[in-house]
Amino acid sequence: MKDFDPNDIGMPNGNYFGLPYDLKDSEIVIVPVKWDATTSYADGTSKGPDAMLDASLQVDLFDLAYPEAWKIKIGTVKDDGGLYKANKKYRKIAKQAIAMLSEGASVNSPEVMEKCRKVNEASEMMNGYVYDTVKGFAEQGRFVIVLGGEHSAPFGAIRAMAEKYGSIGILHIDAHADLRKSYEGFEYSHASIMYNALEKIAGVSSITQVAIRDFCSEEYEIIRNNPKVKAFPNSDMCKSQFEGMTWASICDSIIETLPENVYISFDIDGLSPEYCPATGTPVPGGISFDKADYLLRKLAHSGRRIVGADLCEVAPSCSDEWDANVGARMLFKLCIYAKLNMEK
Ligand SMILES: [Mn+2]
Repeated sequence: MKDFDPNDIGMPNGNYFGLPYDLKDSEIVIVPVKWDATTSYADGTSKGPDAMLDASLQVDLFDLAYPEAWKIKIGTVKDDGGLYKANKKYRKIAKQAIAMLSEGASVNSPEVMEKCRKVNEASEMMNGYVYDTVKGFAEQGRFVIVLGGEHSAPFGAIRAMAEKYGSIGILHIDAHADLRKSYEGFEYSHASIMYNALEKIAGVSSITQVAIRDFCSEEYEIIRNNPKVKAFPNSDMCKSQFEGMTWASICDSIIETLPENVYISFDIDGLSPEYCPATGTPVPGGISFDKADYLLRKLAHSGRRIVGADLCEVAPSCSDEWDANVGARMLFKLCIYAKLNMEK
């Protein structure tokens, strides 16, 4: 710690941003969840946490919103690789089920059902790991950020936070509504995370969806009919801005829908795909990095309590480190706003 110079390039020490803090002293804890078993399109998000770890060493530990950002005690959970290994095994089984479905098999056929049962069991194991880990740190008063992995990763974190605070609202930034009642036979699919949060976690009082632009009619029915779901579809936000409304006032209307306790669930594909070309299911449109940053900053100053966060679906590209770079920088922003919010 004595030798730590925040102006130097980060040294690889296994901690995000190369920060010199021990996990036991940290106020913010990053929990990598290397999981993409149910991914339907391009895989690779299970490698996101390691790619962001590498890229995070390039992030300058200075931020105008929080000049002494390097003093934020951010700790990193180092896992034993067991989750990643299990993911590999069950990803293979999930892929077989998806291939059978695409060849015309019914989701109710015994072979598909057997494979889905195995994947669902594995997902429950992953949910249990995330729940126990997040709950443990939250009980010690630490702020926890789950770093996916696909967007099924934070279910256990949302559950732990809902139990801790009794009632929470979710700020959900995503291209997708993630309101599918299971997808391709997987109960804990990346495409079902918000459905599961709504239906299986009593303490989730509302979900505010921002930048969504790719959803099915079944999901739209839920958006229209479930009073807990508030949506700011990308096309509506664009229309408002094209006709003269400012991003500041749109952010105010977004934040107004949020209750006192807010959990942030951030799928990187909520951003425009130029920021995340390698993500699992990219969709044209979406918000810029700056707009997301501004929204989070406004939320941190809104008088609400940010209770936890996740950042998911960052996948490393095989050709460059752009996706991981963007992900690491968004992770740093989340840490800064969590810290600012704690000080309020
Ligand atoms: Mn998504």
